[in-house]
Amino acid sequence: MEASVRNPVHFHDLHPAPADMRAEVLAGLALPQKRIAPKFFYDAEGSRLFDAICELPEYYPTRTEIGILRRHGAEMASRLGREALLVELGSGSSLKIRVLLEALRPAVYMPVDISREHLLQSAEALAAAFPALQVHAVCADYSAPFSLPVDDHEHPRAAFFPGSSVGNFEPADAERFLRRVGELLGPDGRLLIGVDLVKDPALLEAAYNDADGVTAAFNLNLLSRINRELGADFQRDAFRHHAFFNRELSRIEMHLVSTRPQRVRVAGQDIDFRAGERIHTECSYKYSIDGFQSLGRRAGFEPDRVWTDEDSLFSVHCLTCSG
Ligand code: AVI
Repeated sequence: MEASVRNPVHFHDLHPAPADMRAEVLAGLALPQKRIAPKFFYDAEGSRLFDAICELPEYYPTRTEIGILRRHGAEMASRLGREALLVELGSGSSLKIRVLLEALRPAVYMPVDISREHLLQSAEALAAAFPALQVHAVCADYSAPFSLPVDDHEHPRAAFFPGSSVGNFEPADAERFLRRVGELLGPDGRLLIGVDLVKDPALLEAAYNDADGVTAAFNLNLLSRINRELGADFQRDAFRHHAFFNRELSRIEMHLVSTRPQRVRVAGQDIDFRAGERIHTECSYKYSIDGFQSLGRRAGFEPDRVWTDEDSLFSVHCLTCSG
């Protein structure tokens, strides 16, 4: 408390519109290929399970990306420039930025996240740990258009988007999203972004089918959430987790498979499932370095540098906004 008084967090609530979960879930379940958007994974239990996934031996992205940030932080800082206004998109618990802050020394750190409590707690902890850093926490849905709530043109702008969350967008949506990030940054703004790489399908599939079943629990938790929040009667044990690498589309797909014919009541409507019918719950696109750089170019960025680990599992790109 004392430390946060010494370095108070400036809080900007951009009042993200609550997702209309009922309408979106019902519309997705009415499609010939049933689907539910991955953003609905993240209730309190889903966020806890996702944190547990990040610690799994099979889930290489988190530890590999942190290794890259540790190893190349100084060089990343020289590309991004000191004294920047640094925006972190989907900052969560701000764990990864802590690895970079010593090297980056931004003037202003602006974490953006939709989860108000989580955002405030981690922003306050960070402000206490870095008393000279100005922290502006922004509660917003970073996947929808928004503008920075400060009128700061004195510092160069940079953005940090780790974790390969860009892979959870369809490529055309990723391009639209990056274009909007470019608008926030302006000409010459820098983007540091973590991107998971295409690799041996066995490694990829293991990362989404861990032996302890944490990813399965994360996927199935969606049904518990819908039961609780939309008054549905999904039976979790009548569905199973299924994740595989779709080579043609270069993406991991996660599905929930109905193990028998069944009728489920969701928000007052009957939804029928055949045995083996799936609900598609997530895509996680995997890129080559060239493939991601081309996507960046289409969105108005020029590739500046890219760092990988020695096994080429994961990449961190620095891109410059060409304005
Ligand atoms: C958040 N996102 C980058 C994760 C991924 O790998 O696509 C979500 C996840 N789904 C299953 N495991 C992790």
